[in-house]
Amino acid sequence: MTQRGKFITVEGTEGVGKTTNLEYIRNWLQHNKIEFLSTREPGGTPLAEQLRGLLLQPRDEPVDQTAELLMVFAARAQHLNQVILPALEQGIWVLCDRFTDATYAYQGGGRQMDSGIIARLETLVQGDLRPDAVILLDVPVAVGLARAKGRGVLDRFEQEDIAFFERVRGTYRERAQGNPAYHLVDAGQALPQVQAELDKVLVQLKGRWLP
Ligand code: T5A
Repeated sequence: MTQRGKFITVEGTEGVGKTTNLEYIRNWLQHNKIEFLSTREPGGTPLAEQLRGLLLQPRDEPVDQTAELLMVFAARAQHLNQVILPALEQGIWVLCDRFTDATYAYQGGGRQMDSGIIARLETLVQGDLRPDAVILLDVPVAVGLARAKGRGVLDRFEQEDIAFFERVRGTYRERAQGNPAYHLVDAGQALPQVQAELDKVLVQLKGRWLP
C-alpha cells in the first residue's frame, strides 16, 4: 500500500520571505528526490484562484468578516478536495504556501473573529486533516511590512494597520508554542542564515518520515 504523502505548510506575516524560502524548500525536495506538489492558499485551483482574487482585491465596499471567512474556507474546500487530498493519497508530499493557520492568524487574530467558529469550519472542511509540519517564518512586523512595501502595490490585507499585523504575528507565535508540528524559523536574519535553519528543519523531518 502507498504510504500517504506528507503535508507541509509555510506560514508567516506579510513580507516574511515565504516566496523566497519556498523556492529554497522546493529545490531541497528536488535535490533529495522527494516527489512533491507545490501549491498555495487562498488558491491552488482555477475556482480557488478566482476566490483569491476576490479576497485580495482592494475595494471601496467594506468586506463583511463572515463573508471573508467563508470565502477563505470555500477556496480551501475546493483546493483540498481537488488537489491536496488526491496528491497525499498517491504518496506525493504537498508543500503549501499558507493554510488554516493563516485563517486563525488573520481572521482570528487580525480580525478578532471567534476562533471557535474557525475551528468548526476547519472540522467541516478538513475533517481531521491537519498539516504534518508547519514552518513558521517569523520576523518583527515592521521588518516584514518594509519588505512587502518594497514590492509596490499593496493588496487588501497589506493595507491593514500595524496593530492588525501584531495580532496576526501574536496568534501565529501562540499556535507554535509547545506544538511539535510547528517549526519556528527566525526569518529576520540574513537569507543564508534563514536557509541554514530551514535546512536543519528539513533534514529533521526527512529523518523522521523517511527512515
Ligand atoms: N489570508 C490567507 C487570510 O487572510 N486567510 C487565510 O486563510 C489565508 C490562506 C495572501 C493574503 O491572504 C491572507 C493573508 C495574506 O495577506 P500571500 O500571497 O501568501 O497571502 O501574501 P503575502 O504574505 O503578502 O506573501 P508575499 O508573497 O507577498 O510575501 P512573502 O512571500 O512573505 O515575501 P517575499 O519572499 O516576497 O519577500 C519579500 C521581500 O523581502 C526580501 C525578498 O527578496 C523580497 O524582496 N527578503 C529578504 N530580505 C532580507 N533578508 C531576508 N532574510 C529576506 N527574505 C526575503
